[in-house]
Amino acid sequence: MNLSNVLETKCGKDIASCTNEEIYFGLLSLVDELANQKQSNKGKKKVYYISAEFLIGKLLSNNLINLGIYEEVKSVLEENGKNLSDVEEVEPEPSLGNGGLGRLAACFLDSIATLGLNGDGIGLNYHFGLFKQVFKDKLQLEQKNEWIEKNSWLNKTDVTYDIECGGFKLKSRLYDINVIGYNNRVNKLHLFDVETIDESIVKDGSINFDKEDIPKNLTLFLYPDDSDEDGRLLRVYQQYFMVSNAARLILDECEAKGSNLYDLYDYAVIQINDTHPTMVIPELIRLLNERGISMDDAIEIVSKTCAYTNHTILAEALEKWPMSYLEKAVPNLIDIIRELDKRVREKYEDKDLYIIDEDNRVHMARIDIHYCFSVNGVASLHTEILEKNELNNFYEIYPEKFNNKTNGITFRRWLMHCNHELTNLIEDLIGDGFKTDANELEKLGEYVDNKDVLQKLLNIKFDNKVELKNYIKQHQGIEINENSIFDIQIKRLHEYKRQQMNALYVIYKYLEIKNGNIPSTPITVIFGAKAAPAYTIAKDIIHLILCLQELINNDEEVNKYLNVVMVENYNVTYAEKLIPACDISEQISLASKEASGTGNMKFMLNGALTLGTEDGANVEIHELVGDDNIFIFGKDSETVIKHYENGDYESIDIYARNPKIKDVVDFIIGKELMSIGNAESLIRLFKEIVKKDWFMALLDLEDYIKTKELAFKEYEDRENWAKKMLINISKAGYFSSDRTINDYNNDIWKL
Ligand code: 4GP
Repeated sequence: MNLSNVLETKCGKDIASCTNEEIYFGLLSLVDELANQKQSNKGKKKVYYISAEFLIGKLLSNNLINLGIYEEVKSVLEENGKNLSDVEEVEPEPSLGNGGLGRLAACFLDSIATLGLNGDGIGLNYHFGLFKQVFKDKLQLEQKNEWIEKNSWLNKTDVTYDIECGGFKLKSRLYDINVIGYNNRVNKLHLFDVETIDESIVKDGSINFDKEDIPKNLTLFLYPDDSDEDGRLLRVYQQYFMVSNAARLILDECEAKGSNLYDLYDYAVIQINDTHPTMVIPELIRLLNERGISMDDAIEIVSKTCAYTNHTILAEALEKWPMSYLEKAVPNLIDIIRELDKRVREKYEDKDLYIIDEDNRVHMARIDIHYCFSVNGVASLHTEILEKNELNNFYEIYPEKFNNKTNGITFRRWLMHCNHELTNLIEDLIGDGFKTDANELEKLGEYVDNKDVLQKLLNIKFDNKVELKNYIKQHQGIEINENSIFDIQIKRLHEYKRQQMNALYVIYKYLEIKNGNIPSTPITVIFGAKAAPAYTIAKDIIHLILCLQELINNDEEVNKYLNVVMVENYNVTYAEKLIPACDISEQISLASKEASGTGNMKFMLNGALTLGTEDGANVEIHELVGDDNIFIFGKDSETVIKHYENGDYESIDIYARNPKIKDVVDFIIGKELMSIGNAESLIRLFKEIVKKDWFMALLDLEDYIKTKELAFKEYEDRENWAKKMLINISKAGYFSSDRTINDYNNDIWKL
């Protein structure tokens, strides 16, 4: 293929005279054409990964890499005076996810296709997705995030279904996105939409709309505000719409391949990603009943087909829907849910196992655990906590169902795409085997005493820091110092992740500098996070960080040594710039609360050192790199769990006893911040920390400060630091999602 000619035909004129938009659309159509030529859907059994979120990121470059034509396209463009990264800028980032579980789903799709497995994703086509975050007056505002263009990666299909909800029928339409494996097969991401959707009901610059008008609003937003009953009902409608379509598609595909439905599990395995798709269980049972299969048989068939992944132990995230909502939105499922509950009650006396509780609420995770054949956690510690604590009563009755699948990330996006320089260095050193077998990164270990290699690593990090600096300058107008230490915390905003603890460190450092204790190397603390629109304290934390940013960056005495940046509208595209540029990766959740984390893996792979608690996958990172190549602090999960059990944690005691901590916390409501910030918000946050501190930031603050100072000190020995970077990269192979997917396939899917 002469790429240059093909592309010219696609664009309808010579490349040199095309705009970046024209080139982008030309490449989009070329990629889809190449993808469609590849075989898909071969194989009897298929995994269906159902998820409310797929945080896929921009697709152009990844698709070019996975098709093996990235370098060629790049040089053809260069020959014509064009730059591929400018073309990438044209692509809007799909807004189909929120956080870790959505990004995990995207990494998994990449690995499933790359390993040549038969597996598709199923979700919804949210028109405005998760909101776009803008900062105004140092507060987060939410706006609709328009990302779908007339010409996009979405391919309209002929598949439509009539979905019956409480009160009305909805006509669905399936849109597909090609999932292109690295040098391998092409699978699909199936996104269902409702034909009657009406974008115009959302006014510009807002996220408000008529929540009751389901036919018009169903697929507008991911996680619409659920602070009122209409919002919660809308979420139930969304979930049902997603799984009813999924169930029909799955049954149709299996029947077309020859299934008589009694053998459904020989044709399909359904991975339920968190509790949002749980209703696929009763819905499949219902559809099988409709096709003449008895209740006993249908329950057995479905239970042998479905597997469930738990992503969190936070109670608020384990969905419990009031029966009254389900009666309204999904009346067709009520009898089946009652039947599923009845069967549990007949067998067990423990009320905590019942699907319907005393308050007439339906526990979605309990449906999953009783009626799936596999239940997995996402990191060793998380699975252990599920088995021993959170889900212990279930583990006692179904020990054989429980298993661990430590999360992973795709190295195509999180190394090859986001860090070309590092990829090239690795390839020069150990060949390109690591691209398909990530364990080969271990070979880098040979170079830990090679000064030349260590210097190259430092140079690459520096270049990436300059690139990030330019990107931030261009997007937010903020100037940072590429010679400072880049200390980065990027993840959803949640108190358990403890961005507030990091902000308290910033205050500590500010006060130190004011007292004349100047750091040897300047420090730039970077945050990126969206807060759920109705999560007040999370928004207060963003406000605090933005106030600190203004105060510190404008203080001539301090800003030479310390800077704070909260990046606006943190998303996958931003992550791809931030991660390669990071020196210190902040993974500081309260031990036991972060199921796994996957940012921690991306940072490690790109040569950042982890500053973290013994939580989630940090524990496994620690085991792999050893004590010398990670900075661990804080109380362990057992201690934390005991505090919760005994109810004996009082942040006010720590605050009152420790003057250093008191000074730092008092600063939140001191004159400097109160004069530039919103008093109500700052006072509320101050009170929350002093009087409640549910996620125990003060418990670990002192150790955190001490350990962070140690990390900054070690940074000074550049060569030794580079060694640590190299060791982290060399040990990252375990966290390839190819390994994770192999584990899922060997233990659960058996494709
Ligand atoms: C996240 C967990 O918080 C994170 O620890 C984990 O790495 C990720 O799932 C993937 O397993 N959970 C969510 C959520 O994103 O919405 O519960």
